[in-house]
Amino acid sequence: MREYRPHAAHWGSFDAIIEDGRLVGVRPFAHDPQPGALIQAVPDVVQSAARIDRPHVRAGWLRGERRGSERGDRDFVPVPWDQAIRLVAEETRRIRQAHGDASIFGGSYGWSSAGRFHHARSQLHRFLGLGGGFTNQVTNYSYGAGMTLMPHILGTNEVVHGPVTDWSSLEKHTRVMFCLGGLPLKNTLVTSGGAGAHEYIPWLRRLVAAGVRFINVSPLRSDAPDFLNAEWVPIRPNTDTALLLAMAHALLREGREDRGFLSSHCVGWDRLRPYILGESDGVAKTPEWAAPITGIPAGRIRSLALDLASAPSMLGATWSLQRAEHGEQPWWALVALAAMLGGIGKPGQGVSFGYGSMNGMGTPRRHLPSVSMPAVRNPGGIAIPVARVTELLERPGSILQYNGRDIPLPDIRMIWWAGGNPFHHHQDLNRLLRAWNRAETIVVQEPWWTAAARHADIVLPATTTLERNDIASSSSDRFVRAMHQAIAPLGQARSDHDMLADMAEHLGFRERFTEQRDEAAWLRHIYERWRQACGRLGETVPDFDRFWQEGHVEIPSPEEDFVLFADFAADPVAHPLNTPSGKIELYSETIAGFGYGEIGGHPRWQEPSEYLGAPLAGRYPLHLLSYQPATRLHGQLDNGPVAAASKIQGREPLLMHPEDAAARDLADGDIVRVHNDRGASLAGLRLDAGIRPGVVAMATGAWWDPQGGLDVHGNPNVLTRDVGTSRLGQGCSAQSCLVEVEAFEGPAPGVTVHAPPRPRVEAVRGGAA
Ligand SMILES: Nc1nc2c(c(=O)[nH]1)N[C@H]1C(S)=C(S)[C@@H](COP(=O)(O)OP(=O)(O)OC[C@H]3O[C@@H](n4cnc5c(=O)[nH]c(N)nc54)[C@H](O)[C@@H]3O)O[C@H]1N2
Ligand SMILES: Nc1nc2c(c(=O)[nH]1)N[C@H]1C(S)=C(S)[C@@H](COP(=O)(O)OP(=O)(O)OC[C@H]3O[C@@H](n4cnc5c(=O)[nH]c(N)nc54)[C@H](O)[C@@H]3O)O[C@H]1N2
Ligand SMILES: [Mo]
Repeated sequence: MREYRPHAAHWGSFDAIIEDGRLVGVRPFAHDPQPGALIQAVPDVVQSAARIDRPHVRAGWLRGERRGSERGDRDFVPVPWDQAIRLVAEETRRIRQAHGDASIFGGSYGWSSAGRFHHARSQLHRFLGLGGGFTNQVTNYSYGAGMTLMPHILGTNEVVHGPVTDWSSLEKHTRVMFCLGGLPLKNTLVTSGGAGAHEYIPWLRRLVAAGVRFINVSPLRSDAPDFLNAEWVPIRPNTDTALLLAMAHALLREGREDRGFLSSHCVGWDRLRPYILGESDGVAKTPEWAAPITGIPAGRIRSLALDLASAPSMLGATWSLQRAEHGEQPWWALVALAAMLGGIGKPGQGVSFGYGSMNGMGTPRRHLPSVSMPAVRNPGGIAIPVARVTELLERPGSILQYNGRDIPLPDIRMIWWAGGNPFHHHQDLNRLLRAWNRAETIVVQEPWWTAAARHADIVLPATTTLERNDIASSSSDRFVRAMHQAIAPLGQARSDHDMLADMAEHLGFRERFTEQRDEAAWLRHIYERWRQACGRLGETVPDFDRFWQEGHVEIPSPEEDFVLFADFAADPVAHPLNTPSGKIELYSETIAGFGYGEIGGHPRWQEPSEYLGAPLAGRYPLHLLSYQPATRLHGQLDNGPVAAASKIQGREPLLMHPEDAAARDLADGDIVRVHNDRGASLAGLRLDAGIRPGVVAMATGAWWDPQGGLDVHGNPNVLTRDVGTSRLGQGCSAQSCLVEVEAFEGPAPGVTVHAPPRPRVEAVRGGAA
């Protein structure tokens, strides 16, 4: 008999199709106008060989090998659940007593899964917070630098993650959409918290029909879908700041800057203007100056500037631009250019980040909260910016500077991850592993044998969302969806909540952890909390029972367009921004006051150590972009059929321009070795005339498969550089990375990471449950 159960994931909502207790397929959510292909991978991934079937402990750890042990030796012993729970609980107690609460690193960054109750990271934070505290992480990999910068200059992060000026306003008022990093469709397959409706393509088609002209400034032509008929401006990576400053110069030359707006709505123009003109540093930021830096002819730079000044324009940039050394600069420069054009806060005009970065950005919607778990306090209060994790592990006792604060780095003894994959997301993985191995004990909760699980001491098998009940909800989606359990837990997998509740019991705080609610009671509780919050905002939503039975709640679209900063634009005195001056800060006294040499009071061009104009490009002449994958979400779904179909002999594709391939005697489909001083990785070569020569690109997410120092699968993070964007943002700078590519001679080692690690024979005999 076939049964259909409503369910949801970051990559889309669907009905799970069940036959004889097995998941046999999915049927897209009926209200999704443009369902993505990723949901099709779900049955194979959920029921895959790479699932962790039961708890495992590294044999060396059981023998007492702790600090400095090598991890990833595949030396795992299966243990029964009660033993695993006891080992972890007792180790937590020992570490807290011997080294203090801050020596437990539980930041556990990662997207986990959709479903707000069983959100693994939230559950772990609740457990570690109630248990006494831990070292946490703040900001994110997505836009960590931007989200630290924007409150200083615009007083809010709405411009980064929404709500931004919506598609409906753009359709009516925008004539030119200027897109740094384009509007890549692949990224709008997903929404954090669960994608309900993919409204992105239908809206972009409406903008095209309304006559909006699109400009795609990106090393990749495909960052703008064909139907936009976008003009392609193939820029050298990491040089957008120079382009924007030169456009600003061109506007000034022609007297096209909006002097009224600059004086009524901004501070610091008197500091930025002389910099653009070269009066403060002797270098005029002319189009001729920017041409050799950006690879864009001066005439084109000038005409782009005048185009924006001649019609209502929306200036956008993807989040990727700030995941680079000095990543704060292009975003700040874009705000400055938009301020010069005077459109900030006007319908269809101004500046926004991330229109092309995630589904839901720009979707017209009421601004309601999402369903969420109540937050728990972390008594220790220590937190590092996420992307500084290797430094945290490398240099205990020293100071990390971040956004004007000095953070003393604790001595981490225990690392605990639930719902994230540092060996997916972090840069320079070989360096991370050396730092990681300094810990005494590493606990990972995971459904699959990812690289993070393989480098743990204690591995706890988590259920997938299909094996439990939950609620999917995102503040950028119009649907809240019920996630009905579809199948029984596979193997001995348990939910993160249940395993942590048992550990809490061992440590004497189960009641505080569960608040005496089971799964069903929690779902009702968090839904009703949300329903009340909606009620206070004047929105009536059905009660829990009706929601659960119908499978979703739809929040109707608003009647009016939303324009970010509209009030401020209309009256900056009555509606000041939340900045020190109440205005847009083209010069920030606060940032200047931090005294960081690498970031000053106004946006400025600064050469990254790795880009095509850097001395290192003599040795490593190709700029590697590592963008978001079209065929999965980060590392999730990598072990499924959609990702597999895109690979070349099982490896991640590397895009290269045919000229660069010819110069290296390489052909489409070759297995190539991509390398620099930090590492080497095997990829499958894919030729593409739509990538700027000198640039290569490889998506993130192929599970790390290190064999004798070589990653054989195509994980770009063995190559990327691990350095903060600046001491202001301390974001990740994955996009600043130079490499060389050569043919891989001889038979390529097989990819092994999608099969479970081989337990040692004696280990299995000694430890099977
Ligand atoms: N080079 C390079 N690196 C990058 C980026 C880049 O552009 N270039 N982008 C960065 C960005 S923006 C991000 S957001 C990060 C993403 O990095 P992550 O969010 O860490 O990547 P995911 O693969 O989504 O990791 C989530 C993990 O949670 C696990 N999981 C899923 N459901 C559950 C559950 O219910 N319980 C438990 N315990 N686990 C579960 C999944 O199996 C998966 O392994 O990567 C960053 N890394
Ligand atoms: N399918 C899918 N969608 C996703 C994700 C996923 O894993 N899979 N991840 C989600 C997450 S966590 C995030 S944070 C967002 C990230 O969203 P983004 O950060 O916007 O995504 P990216 O794909 O890294 O980058 C977008 C494009 O920017 C271009 N680009 C890179 N460097 C430069 C540069 O220096 N200058 C210019 N002008 N362009 C540049 C690249 O060509 C790239 O294709 O995506 C989300 N969407
Ligand atoms: Mo992200």
